Amino acid sequence: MVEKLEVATRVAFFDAHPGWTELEDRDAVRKTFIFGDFVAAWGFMSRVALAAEKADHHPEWFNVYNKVEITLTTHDAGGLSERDVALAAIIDRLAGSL
Ligand code: HBI
Repeated sequence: MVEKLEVATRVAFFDAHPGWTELEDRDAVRKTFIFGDFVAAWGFMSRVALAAEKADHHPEWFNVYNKVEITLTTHDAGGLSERDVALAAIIDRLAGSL
């Protein structure tokens, strides 16, 4: 079983990763990424998909044209865990490098 995040770890996460916000209806975080066009958005999603598969931790996401909305939570923990923090860091890095 994966542990849910402590409050102090959550505070540190939001400090270190601007743009991620907590959902009100469940223990998850979300961030919206905007790209130049659909091809750039899809390229980003492909990179995230490979990283997610490697980590065996998968995003919930929604794409319309150049917008990608990503929600992270750990189903095995019933909420946020270190696995979400780790994937969020990778996602932010991949978004910044495009
Ligand atoms: N992805 N977001 C998320 N949360 C999980 O708990 C999870 C996952 N991907 C794979 C995975 N768990 C596996 O450990 C199995 O539960 C399939």
